Amino acid sequence: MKLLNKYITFLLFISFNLITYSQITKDYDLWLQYTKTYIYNDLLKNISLDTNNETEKVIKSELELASLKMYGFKPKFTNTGNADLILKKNSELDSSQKNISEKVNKLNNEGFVIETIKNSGKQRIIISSKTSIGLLYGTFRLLRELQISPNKKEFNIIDEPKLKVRMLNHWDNLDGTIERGYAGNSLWNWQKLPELIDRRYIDYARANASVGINAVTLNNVNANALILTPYYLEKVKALADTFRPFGIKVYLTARFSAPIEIGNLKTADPLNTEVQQWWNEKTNEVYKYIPDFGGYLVKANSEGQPGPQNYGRNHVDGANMLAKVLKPHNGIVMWRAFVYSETDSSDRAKQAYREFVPYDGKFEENVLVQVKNGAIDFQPREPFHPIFGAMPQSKLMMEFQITQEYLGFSSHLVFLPKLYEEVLKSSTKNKEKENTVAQIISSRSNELSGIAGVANIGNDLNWTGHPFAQANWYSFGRLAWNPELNSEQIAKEWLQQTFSNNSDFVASISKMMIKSRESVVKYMTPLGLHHIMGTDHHYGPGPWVNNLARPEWNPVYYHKADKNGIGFDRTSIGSNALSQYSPEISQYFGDLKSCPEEYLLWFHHLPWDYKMKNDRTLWDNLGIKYQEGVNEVRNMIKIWNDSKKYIDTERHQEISQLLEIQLKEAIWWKDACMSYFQSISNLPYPKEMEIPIYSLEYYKSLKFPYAPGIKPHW
Ligand code: GCV
Repeated sequence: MKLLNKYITFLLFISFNLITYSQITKDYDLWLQYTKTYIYNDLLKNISLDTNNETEKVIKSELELASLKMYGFKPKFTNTGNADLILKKNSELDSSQKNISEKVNKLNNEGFVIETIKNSGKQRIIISSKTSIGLLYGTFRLLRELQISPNKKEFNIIDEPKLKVRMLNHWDNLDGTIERGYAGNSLWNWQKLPELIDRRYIDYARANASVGINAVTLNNVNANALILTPYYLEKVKALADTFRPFGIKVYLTARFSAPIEIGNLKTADPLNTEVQQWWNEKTNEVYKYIPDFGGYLVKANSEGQPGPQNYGRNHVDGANMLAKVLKPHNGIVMWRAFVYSETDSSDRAKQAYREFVPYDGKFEENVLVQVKNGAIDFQPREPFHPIFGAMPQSKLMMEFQITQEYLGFSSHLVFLPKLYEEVLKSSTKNKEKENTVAQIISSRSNELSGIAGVANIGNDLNWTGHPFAQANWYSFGRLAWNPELNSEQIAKEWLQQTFSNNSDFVASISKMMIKSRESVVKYMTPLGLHHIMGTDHHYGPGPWVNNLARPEWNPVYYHKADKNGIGFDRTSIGSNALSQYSPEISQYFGDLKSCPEEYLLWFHHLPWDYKMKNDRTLWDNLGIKYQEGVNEVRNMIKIWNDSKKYIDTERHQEISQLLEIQLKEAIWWKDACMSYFQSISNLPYPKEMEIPIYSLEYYKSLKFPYAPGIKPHW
């Protein structure tokens, strides 16, 4: 009996570990699952590939891994024209493949062609590009196609990235914490680098390369000058060496006061020759460690970070000083436009435009002005930043946030590409005319262009804290490659690679993903409300907060609710932030008849009894929207439960549990916000709305000193 018990315990132990192990690897493997397919495909049996450089070795090992996992065999690598798959740079194609070579010639260096040809009576696939990196991108593309359409044998794909710099911004601190990180601590183990190259660095690089991300800024924009000292540069070099074969360049944030902090100078004035000399020498030193170093990302004169204005200089003085020292090395500066004044208490939404637009055309050619998608700060919904339509002589780079600072951390399932797409497709002139944000940030001919996403990656086993947050990393990469892509398509292909190719599963879950962004807007900030979250940690609702040092840090500044109504008047009789848009757009948002309800309270202050399109009052609609958001999360739970049979129990359960958190917090948002707004409007809740569970005092009393994403208050 005792022996039997021991045996059962042993079996339980083994099965528990197997389950945990399979969950860990599935979560860890991201969209590179290479799930076994029972459709026999011999496309990868014999592969012709030179392995002359590190990138080509990466291609080889990815093809081996994928083939083994999907088809159960290791490919044979040969160097003949008889292979099933032939990877060749266009300079190496033979004369019979002239037309492929011509197609490649028209592409940029990272572009590729995948084509099925017939030769010696057999179908073969050719991947060709000008560079090894292009071949790597082509390989990942082929592997994606094979996962999505296992039956496919004929390919005719020509593709190239529309943006040059496709970057992740890590807000990782040197102490291992991540500002606004909700997936654990930093991946970068500074203590053990440069010797220890964690396997995760390689898998991180694979994941990035598979979607075309080719740039990473390793450290926080709230910068620490120490990253530029030899002690850290040696470690940065180790990461750069690891990422290079995957086509990824490393960038660092440059703390503007570094010449004082680590250079022993008395000033960091960009017009001071000693300062200029210091940056020149420092930059040369960085390039000695990392010959293909990408450049500097700078947050200056923003939220307490030092900058040129500390010395009476301006953004151009600062950015161009750094641009000049980087130029001989082909490096670039990404100068952030996320600024708002410490002294101007008018409309924060107007301040970045005021500080930057006068300098249009004055930045060096290797400067990208990095602009957040909206004028406040990564809210669940913001109209596009007016700067995008106002600096035609400058190179503007988009900054999106992938980490969900204002969108439920990594507990809420929110598919962000809907948000990205909305901004990218926004027309800066008139709804009909061309000139979308996507077009403005895309490369004009061969010019520098870029897009950055604030990473949602940490050292959690599943990388992003929530399995569905992996979709946001994936999609950011896909949209960075081509900002015109459609978010629904991206959702589908991500699901197919990550979970299952079953068409019912993909149809229902992609629909759920697509709706999820609107749901979070509804249960957090419906009808154009914004910035009403809890102080500092930004966790949960805090529309009542009105005691912070600067006016624009307080939620009451943004919703302006009083007994008569609610909303921020940004029309000509209000702050007139609308005047920063083109006349057509300003008219469109400014006129109540055309302003979409989604942006109503962003641009208008309206009475509680204002009649909306559905003939109900603004007050009623507020309650209805909050309730809809909650109901939609309930529906997500139902849809997810119904999908149980399609995927592994472990990930299914994990996501079900996370959805319960989302529901709890959606109800909390609704109840807290509506209780507070009711204390001001004194109106009865609309009949559609469930009555708040607790009192307003209760919601106000909640404190979260240990919420993730900020330094804890011990
Ligand atoms: C890195 C917001 C965030 C800050 C962040 C800042 C920025 O204010 O709350 O954590 O700082 O944006 O983008 O610089």
